Amino acid sequence: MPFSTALLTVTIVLWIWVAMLSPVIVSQLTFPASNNGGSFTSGSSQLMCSQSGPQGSAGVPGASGPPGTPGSGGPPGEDGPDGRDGDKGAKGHRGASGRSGNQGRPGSKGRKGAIGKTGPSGQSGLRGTPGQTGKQGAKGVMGDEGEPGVPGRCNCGSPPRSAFSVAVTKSSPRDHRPIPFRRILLNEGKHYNASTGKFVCVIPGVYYFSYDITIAGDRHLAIGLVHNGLYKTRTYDTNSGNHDVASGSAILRLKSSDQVWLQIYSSEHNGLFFDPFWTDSIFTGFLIYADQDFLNEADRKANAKDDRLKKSMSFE
Ligand SMILES: [Ca+2]
Repeated sequence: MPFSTALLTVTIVLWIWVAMLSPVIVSQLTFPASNNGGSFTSGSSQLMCSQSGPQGSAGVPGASGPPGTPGSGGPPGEDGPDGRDGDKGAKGHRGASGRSGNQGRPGSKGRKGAIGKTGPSGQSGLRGTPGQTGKQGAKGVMGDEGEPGVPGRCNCGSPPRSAFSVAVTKSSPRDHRPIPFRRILLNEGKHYNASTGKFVCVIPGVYYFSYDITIAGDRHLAIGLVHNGLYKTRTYDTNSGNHDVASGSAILRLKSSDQVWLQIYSSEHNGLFFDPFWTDSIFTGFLIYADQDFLNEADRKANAKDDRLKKSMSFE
């Protein structure tokens, strides 16, 4: 280190030291009213210095001190002017659908509509109960004579038929039961049964029956006409010697299925004699007329049969 520099350094240190001690020294000193007095006193301790020399030149500035602590924030400044508007942003995405709104209140009642068109007719109602019978009206005047009607139909060409005439083939038949007349002269409709000796009615109506029975020798005859088990007529004949004939007849009304026959009603008087060379014993019966109801029904059936026949022929 050069000498000048060292001297300078010592000077600076002394100056600093003086500067630091000067307040203490001054407090101990009493300076005269003017600085040109030439002396000054101090307290008990006396420090006597000579008069101060001229002021030295300014020292070299010291090194910068450490930075001070930040001061408190000042008050906010005034608002600056508004900036210019930014550019228009891009279109945003479509937002989600909002929830359904609450049901609105009912609207006010509308005006009464115009009268509609007439509707279709309804179904017919149930038939009402018959009204009370009215009073009989006055007798009307006689009408004009009508046209002649069409000729009525009649099956008169085929009237019911029933007739028989039969003869015995054996003497002295069993008594109290139908006498079989086995030789058939006529049996129209076959209503007489030669096996049983009974006539069985098929056509209800009025019938005529007769019998002519031969007896011979000294025998007698007791014979009766039976209708459904009841005697209608009885004939009793006595004989002595040669032949004799006992006869009888009756008109009976018969219903369908009625039965008529001849039978010996006394076993002691059974002189019925079969003589194929001289005479016969005959039982006869025939229909005089049929009941009208039977004829009407027969006519109805016959006409219906004719109608069916005509109808079947019309389709051929
Ligand atoms: Ca006689």
